[in-house]
Amino acid sequence: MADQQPRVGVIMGSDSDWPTMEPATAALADFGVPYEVRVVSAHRTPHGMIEYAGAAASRGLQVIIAGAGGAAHLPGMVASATPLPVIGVPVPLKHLDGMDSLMSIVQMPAGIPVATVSIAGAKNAGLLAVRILGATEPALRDKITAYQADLERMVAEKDANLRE
Ligand code: RP5
Repeated sequence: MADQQPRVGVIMGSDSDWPTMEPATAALADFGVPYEVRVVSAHRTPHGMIEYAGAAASRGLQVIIAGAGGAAHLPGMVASATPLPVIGVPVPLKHLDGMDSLMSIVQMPAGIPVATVSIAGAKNAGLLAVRILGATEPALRDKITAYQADLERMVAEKDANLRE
């Protein structure tokens, strides 16, 4: 997939966010969606962030997943500088259990939406990106339906095991 044009940009404020963000890329890879990964910081590289967000659509990206911790301004700032859908992932740090990151990302002003997933919810961020792309792509939508059927089977199995 490395040679394919990335469709999803997975960005994070620091390389220290990677362990939290990696499940997003795993979900994208599971569905065969090409992605790129970058460290882009709202505070440490503000000009690079604006450049990334400004060029994302014309470079062929269709969705951006942005993770950050603490004063997590990256997802909102990126959303303000691109017309693409942005999914925000609150990264939990040492203090405040990630509530600071969540609050920084989720309360966007009307006009600039960020689809915020749960604290450390990177897997769902990846799956949500797949669903956004799948809305107009029957082949991808079929894969999502199959994935949901797998989940249902898994739960039914667990239920049956418990009742044995
Ligand atoms: C945020 O500051 C980053 O997203 C990261 O979660 C946090 C700490 O960054 P480092 O000091 O570990 O580089 O902007």
